[in-house]
Amino acid sequence: MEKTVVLIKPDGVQRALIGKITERFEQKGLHLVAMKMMALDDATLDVWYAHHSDKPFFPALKSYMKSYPIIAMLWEGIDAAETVRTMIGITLGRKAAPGTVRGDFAMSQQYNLIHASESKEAAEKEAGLIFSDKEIFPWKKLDLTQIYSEEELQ
Ligand code: FUP
Repeated sequence: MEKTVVLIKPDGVQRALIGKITERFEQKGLHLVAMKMMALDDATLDVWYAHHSDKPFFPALKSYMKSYPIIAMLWEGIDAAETVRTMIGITLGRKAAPGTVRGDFAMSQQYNLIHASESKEAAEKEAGLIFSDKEIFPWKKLDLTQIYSEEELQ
């Protein structure tokens, strides 16, 4: 099944929102296969945000992402990347739709609490940057047959 990366950014850790944010993905029926607290470094952020490297906000973005530890997670599900992107809301927290993570908890463009992979391909690249094979647990989720139909699980 498809996997997607979620980061609870430094502001989410500081604002004690780890539990509230994680709970949403668990309740949705996504399957948590990796989770850790870690510090991001320049080398990782340069690759992670390579598409933003020429933007004026890049230095500030990097320094913010390194300011405190983050929580990195890998969630599995059918169309996981698209589903999680819908659940986090648009980049600008104060304009994000209510019901989304950013819409419910964020006001800022930069301090917007959470990152989620843009696509399946981006998720594969991001997972490779932060998780080793040993940190990913393919455990059997017993309620999968209640979350998806038989047809969807084939
Ligand atoms: P998103 O996919 O919603 O996380 O947003 P982007 O990939 O466009 O941007 C990555 C991060 O850069 C955002 F989460 C916050 C930061 N950013 C700014 O600080 N200023 C901007 O104008 C755009 C993005």
